[in-house]
Amino acid sequence: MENVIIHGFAPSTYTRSARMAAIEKGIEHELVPVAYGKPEHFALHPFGKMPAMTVGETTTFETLAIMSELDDRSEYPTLFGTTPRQKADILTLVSVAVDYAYQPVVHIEVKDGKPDPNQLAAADRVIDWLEARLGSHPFLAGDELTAADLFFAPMLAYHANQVGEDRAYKKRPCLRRWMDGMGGRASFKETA
Ligand SMILES: N[C@@H](CCC(=O)N[C@@H](CS)C(=O)NCC(=O)O)C(=O)O
Repeated sequence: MENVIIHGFAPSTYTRSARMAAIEKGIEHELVPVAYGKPEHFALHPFGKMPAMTVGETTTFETLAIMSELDDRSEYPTLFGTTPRQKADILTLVSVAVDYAYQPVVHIEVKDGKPDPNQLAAADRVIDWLEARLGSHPFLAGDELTAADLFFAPMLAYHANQVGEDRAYKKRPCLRRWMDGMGGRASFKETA
């Protein structure tokens, strides 16, 4: 395969998700920092976000599109399920991650050690929903790791760092068990 470059900053949760997908798929990649806000950055991502991925001469932006491309470029493991129902479920989780989780979960403001109550309530709504799902299977979308886990794990790790592990996990044993499992994966460790 041509050289795969993921353009972004290591602490960016979306960049980390894309890199984890590459590692889980066994696809070697190089992380190259973006020239944030400069024309070179907008040439990779017209909206000035990260990550973007180049494979040879082609560029893909948006984490979901990057993950989907990585998934199609190598056969195993499949990140988007094997049945129409599974795929719909995984994409529902990804939409929730992008549209309802990212802002309150990752960008929560913490002042004098106190998280913003409105953002915390919005974050809790998503995280409690995840906890309920994890009560019945090991991964967010069932028995296997999928794109949903790769979107959420970096976001929740960031959140726990912001609000404290106790606040994030104490009343959520299933989430803690899942996060411990995600934390033990090579893709998580290598992108930390
Ligand atoms: N919809 C984009 C969102 C990407 C995104 O928001 N990335 C953050 C970093 S985690 C970013 O680029 N932040 C810089 C900024 O908003 O200026 C995707 O799924 O890739």
